[in-house]
Amino acid sequence: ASKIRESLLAALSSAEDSYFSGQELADQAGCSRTAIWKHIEDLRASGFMIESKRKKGYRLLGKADELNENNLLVGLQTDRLGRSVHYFESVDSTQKIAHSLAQENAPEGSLVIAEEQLSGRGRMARSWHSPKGTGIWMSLLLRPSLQPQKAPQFTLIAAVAIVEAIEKTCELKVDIKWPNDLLIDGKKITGILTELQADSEQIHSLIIGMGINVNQCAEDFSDEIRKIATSLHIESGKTFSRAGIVQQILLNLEKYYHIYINEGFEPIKVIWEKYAITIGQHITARTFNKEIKGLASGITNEGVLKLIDENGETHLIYSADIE
Ligand code: BT5
Repeated sequence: ASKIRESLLAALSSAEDSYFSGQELADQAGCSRTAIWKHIEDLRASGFMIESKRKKGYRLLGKADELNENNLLVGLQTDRLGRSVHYFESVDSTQKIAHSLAQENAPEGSLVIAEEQLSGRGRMARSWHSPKGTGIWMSLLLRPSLQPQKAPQFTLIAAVAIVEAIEKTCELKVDIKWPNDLLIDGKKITGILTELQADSEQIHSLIIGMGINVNQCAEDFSDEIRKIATSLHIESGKTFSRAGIVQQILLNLEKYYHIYINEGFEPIKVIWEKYAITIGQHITARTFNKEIKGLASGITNEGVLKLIDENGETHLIYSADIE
């Protein structure tokens, strides 16, 4: 079935502005017109805007996979997250824009999303490669009334939401590497960057930056990044609707955010552990001022990593690079 979908999308997007009759599409795909109609409905449900006109046939509207407001809102099932979309063709960093929106009192759930980032960033001033039109580069604004110490938990909440969204929309299995990496077969598919504006007592705004490699081919990565990174396309050979994935992430995030606010971190922790590969392994954790080797024995109810060193001493790691 996904073959038919692929061939349909390929045909529709090859013909910039002209129509394809149901019969033509059916002949190409080797199935019935009813099947084509069903697949068109499915594509619409995953966010593609396809016009159908009597006697003419089907036509893809606009650039199907643009992440503009229209494409993101058609089919979005959330109540609050992603209801206000700030879409850009090109930005420095969606984080930067989300920070200024936060100061301008933008509502909770506001989403900044761009086709391309010129200086996308990772943790500790590292850069995030964000080539045009291929991935999902977005920042979500939340305003939980919590103490700032809770902020790192949102990285883990987002990780679970994204893993499950990729599983559902792309049928690919993804692992979580504490704290902020998602991997497929050991290669990085997603990075998460949680930042906040807060005083010592209270979070004012929390900005979850998510970078997801979707439709890149290997050539889209630099030599250096190609060694450590992958995309959903590279892993499956398929091309995905980015908007459909964004919608599923937002829906999952809304669900887990709600659970977190009402029941705390523990239910999330249980799900997180299912996907985590770090736990139970001997690792080296590099923090900004030291390096600790040991066994990653689990995370606390706060989402902090527990590391047991060779002397049997337990260290609590709040943030680090893991090897
Ligand atoms: C991260 O940092 O993984 C967090 C990345 C967050 C990116 C999003 S995109 C939307 C929002 N706006 C932003 O400006 N940022 C957020 P870290 O754990 O420090 O990992 C950074 C490292 O990942 C780099 O040093 C590279 O080695 C690698 N890397 C860079 N670009 C990559 C990519 N596209 N895919 C996989 N790995 C990449």
